Amino acid sequence: MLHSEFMNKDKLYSESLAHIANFNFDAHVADVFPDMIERSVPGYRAIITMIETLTEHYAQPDSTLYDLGCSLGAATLSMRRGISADGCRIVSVDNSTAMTKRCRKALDRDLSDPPVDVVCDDIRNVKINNASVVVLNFTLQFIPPKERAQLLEKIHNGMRPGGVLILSEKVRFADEHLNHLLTDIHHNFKRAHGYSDLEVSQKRSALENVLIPETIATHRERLMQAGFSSVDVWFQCFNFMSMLAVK
Ligand code: GEK
Repeated sequence: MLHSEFMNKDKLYSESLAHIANFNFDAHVADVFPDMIERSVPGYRAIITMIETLTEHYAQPDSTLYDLGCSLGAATLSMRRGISADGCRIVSVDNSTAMTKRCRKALDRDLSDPPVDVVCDDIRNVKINNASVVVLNFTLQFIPPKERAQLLEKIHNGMRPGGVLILSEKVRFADEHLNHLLTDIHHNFKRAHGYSDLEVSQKRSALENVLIPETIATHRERLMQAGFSSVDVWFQCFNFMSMLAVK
């Protein structure tokens, strides 16, 4: 868990805005991020908790673990605690300086052993090497769809046999009725967590061209194409899910 210093309340879309700019991970977002993601992503906390358990299972001795799109490092902290194999290190990457600055601060407060490098860069530029665990926790959805296959192939190539990719995403459904239903249920979840109709609708507009969800079938097929041998969903809550892809 992140320290309470990182627990400012998200009010970014509470006032009516004349122009809604595309969502971007700037300092305003970084300042309220833990509150924003917990009240926006059903199951987020459960996934973060389980990343520790999955890491315990999959981290191999003398390997590297990657948290790609690490934000403030919530998944990194879980991985760090889950590592029981010797000689592991973690590389946590985000291209938002506001996020990586605060991520380093959060990690400084954590007393677990495995070393962590926090890198401010685009995950498309980062080399993946000797990896046993790779986490893409709600990050691939921000990469243009046409570039997703190449990124997943690079990750697969940089992984050890038996390593795992944990891929969490907001998804859409091919069935229109189900898609509307689960989108409505997600918005109700946000209202139940204190967001107003205005906040829900302005945030939705800000994310429209930035977060592109795909179906679970598309994710599964692309992961198999990238070379992963075993792929399936291990967690789902409404239109949010997490998959395991084993090399
Ligand atoms: C968590 N994983 O708390 N390169 C690097 N970082 C990127 C890129 C990119 N091309 N595109 C987006 N990001 C975290 C939550 S948030 C999910 C991840 C959300 C970063 C972006 O700066 C942001 O910090 C993160 O990916 C997505 O477990 O806000 O829905």
